[in-house]
Amino acid sequence: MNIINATLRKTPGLHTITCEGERISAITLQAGSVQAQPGDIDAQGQLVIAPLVEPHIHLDATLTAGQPEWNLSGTLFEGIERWAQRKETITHEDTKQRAHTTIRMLAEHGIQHVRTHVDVTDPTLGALKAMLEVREEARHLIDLQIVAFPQEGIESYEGGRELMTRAVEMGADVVGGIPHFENTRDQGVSSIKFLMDLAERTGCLVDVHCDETDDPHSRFLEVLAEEARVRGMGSRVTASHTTAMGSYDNAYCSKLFRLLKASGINFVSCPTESIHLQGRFDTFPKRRGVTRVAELDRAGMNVCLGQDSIKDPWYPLGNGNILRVLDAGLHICHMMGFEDLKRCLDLVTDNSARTLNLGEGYGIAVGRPANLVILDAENDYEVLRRQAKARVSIRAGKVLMTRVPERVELIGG
Ligand code: 17E
Ligand code: FE2
Repeated sequence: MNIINATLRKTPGLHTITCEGERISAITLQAGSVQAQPGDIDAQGQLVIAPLVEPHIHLDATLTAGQPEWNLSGTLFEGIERWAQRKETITHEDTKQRAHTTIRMLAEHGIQHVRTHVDVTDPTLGALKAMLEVREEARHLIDLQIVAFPQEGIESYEGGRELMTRAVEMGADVVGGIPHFENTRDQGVSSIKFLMDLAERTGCLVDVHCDETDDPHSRFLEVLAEEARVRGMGSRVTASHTTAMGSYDNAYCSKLFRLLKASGINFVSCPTESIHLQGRFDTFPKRRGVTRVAELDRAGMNVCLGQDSIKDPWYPLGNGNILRVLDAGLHICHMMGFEDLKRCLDLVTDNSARTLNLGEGYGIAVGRPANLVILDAENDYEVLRRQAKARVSIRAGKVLMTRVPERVELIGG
């Protein structure tokens, strides 16, 4: 199969991408626009990218907002309480059905790689069992990484350490954590040592909900980064949210950045979620409650954006479209200078792929999987500005999804 008249990111000219079986077998620069032969897919000069990536979502909690009660304060902690209520009523089929519905929303938006946090603070590990099945059943649509996520704590939840260990034995890919939620600072620190030991011993990746609060004294990121640095695990470790960094003073942050850089860890920000959940204890001036995305990026660190929620106890909106989060994130993080705009898809493609350690399983290059998405615009800037949708999604060399762009006519000139 050939994809003709493809514009590639950061590369001038039109290209033909040839796929054989499940792999990309050739990428050739065209002299100009070419005519489609039978079987070709014509990108018509639009952007062809490696699939969009969702590096941070909670597929076990998705589509439960208002069940049984809405989060009225809009805080993270009320979200955790409301979820604990809903968690009592989850069933295997309920979890699977909601996760599959959400995965279809993601796939319809050109996402093919997903990392989901799954709550393992449940003595039955019911959500995890369901999600392990979903990981296999949804393989034709997405590659799914499962994080063993201790929503109610590792140290402050009864049996938390055993549940984490069992979750990894059962097949979780990534070890999670929530140090800012543990009862004491000491427990927060010991939870990080525990989870890093578990990951090092088992070869799992690490992705910790870290300092998801406006409290400037929440400083578990330095603990996570130092553990990663000392063990040489930085590229395999991710700090999610780190919203407290939006409240750290610059003196502390300048010291912290040295360590973060030396550690080589990755960062995920969920800007729509954080602008909604944080700032809730402020009157005015009111903090944004989002981590320092632009500053991390400019310091040469790897940072990407995620949706976090779709209609759950923490966040009532969302529809699977990560470009909406990119749009909001660039506004919130003061990243609308042209230099940022013209490469903004990095934040939802290459940077996220690096966070997920996808390696040679991702990217447009000969020999890599033929997973490709044609967007309905010609460059990063226009994709963002027009909120261009995925027009075609190709997975393992086969068309997975097509979309007919909307046609609008203005009557009467
Ligand atoms: N759980 C949590 O601790 N934080 C979040 N943002 C979500 C779930 C969505
Ligand atoms: Fe999260």
